[in-house]
Amino acid sequence: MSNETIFDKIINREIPATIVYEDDIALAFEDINPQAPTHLLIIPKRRIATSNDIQQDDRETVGHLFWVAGEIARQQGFAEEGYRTVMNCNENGGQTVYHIHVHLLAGKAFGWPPY
Ligand code: IU
Repeated sequence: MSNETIFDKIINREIPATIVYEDDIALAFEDINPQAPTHLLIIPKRRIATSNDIQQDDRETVGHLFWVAGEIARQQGFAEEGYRTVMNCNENGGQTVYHIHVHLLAGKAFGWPPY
């Protein structure tokens, strides 16, 4: 697994972030370079580098990230109109931070496919 990333510093409050949700397993905060009116990142507190590194024991944690996405969508009022969740993997997937994260994007209609 790769080394600690900037997301550990956000978890540990060593650098600031606008945190919108936290529990024992996950943290959600605003992306610093938003690609939609709402652009949040949902991360596990225990680092997993990429989606390739998700182990059987991580299934509950990873499922929890998507439950948090829905919970935030309900709380922030965009569950019904819809949103997009994305997890990028490695270079071709566009991953730049090697601590898995669900991008939660909302507030506009997204196109498909994602060229
Ligand atoms: P990616 O899927 O690994 O490319 O997503 C990383 C995201 O992390 C990207 O959208 C960045 O804007 C975001 N980000 C951040 O919110 N805060 C940071 O300090 C850094 C990256 I570095």
